[in-house]
Amino acid sequence: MKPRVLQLNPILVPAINDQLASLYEVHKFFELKDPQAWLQAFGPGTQAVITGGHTGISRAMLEQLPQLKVVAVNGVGTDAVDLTYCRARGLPVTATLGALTEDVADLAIGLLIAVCRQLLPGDRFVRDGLWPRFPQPSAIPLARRFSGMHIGIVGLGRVGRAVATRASAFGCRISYTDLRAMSDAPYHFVPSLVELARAADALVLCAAADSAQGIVNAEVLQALGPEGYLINVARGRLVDEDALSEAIAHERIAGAGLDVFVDEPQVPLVLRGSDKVALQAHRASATWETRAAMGQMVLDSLAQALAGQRPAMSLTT
Ligand code: 8YV
Repeated sequence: MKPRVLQLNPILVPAINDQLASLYEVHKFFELKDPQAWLQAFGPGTQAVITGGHTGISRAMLEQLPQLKVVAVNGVGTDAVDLTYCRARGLPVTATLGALTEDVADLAIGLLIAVCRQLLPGDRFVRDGLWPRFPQPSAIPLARRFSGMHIGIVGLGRVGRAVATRASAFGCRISYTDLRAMSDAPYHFVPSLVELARAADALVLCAAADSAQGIVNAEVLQALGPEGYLINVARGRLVDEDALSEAIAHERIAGAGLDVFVDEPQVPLVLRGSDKVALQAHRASATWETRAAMGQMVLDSLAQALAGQRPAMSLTT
């Protein structure tokens, strides 16, 4: 009999789904008509869970899966899983560490260039046929240069460092804040987020959200100022979204590039309505290359855990 696996989010790479289906009895939670009835009937024999970084798994659901041998997060953020509880239970929680670094950093740079060069309003201007009606260059205001900007990175982990490498290639000055200075990083450490925001032209959020919440608040946005940009490819909850909406509405910052939101898939109206904001639907890791690599890591974690080994990517055991 194949081991029973509960999958909480779709996986978009057919080859990964094929392998999962050939090895396991996969139950797709998001397709179930009566999820609670399923948990009662099949929860006890379930050996593995696959979930997304943003979705995680609730403690209540974990308690309904007493024979679980692994929670494989198809992502790098584990803030939506109660790691303390899993650690106490001896339950491996794995992540796809390193698989999505490059793509997330690429999107951060893409979003920053999109907002400071006004790529989306420019695209609409052409697409909507406005150019022939307003042929003078004055129809679109001048943009801001990205090359040479002072970039403030919030969280100098894998993604933060990959953003720094890319921005450095554009001649950008890099400063960062984190819980502590990193002696191996050639960038300027600023202990205070407010000070970093004051100094930088753009803040790029790359921090884990396990304990940080609402750290980009009205004070930080005020410090970033009317010439400053905010980019978030980490977690929505790092930002006080009401304060951000206010700052955008009243032009207290120059713009924002956002891939993540507090209450996905809900995005505040002000952010959706502003030309100063570039939006994505939590897609920083959504390339074939990265999702295939992530899927392979999930397969590896399941195989290791179900063979009684400690999964190499376990964060809790
Ligand atoms: C993914 C993420 O969109 O890695 C994470 O923590 O949030 C994203 O890369 C998600 O995990 C895909 O399931």
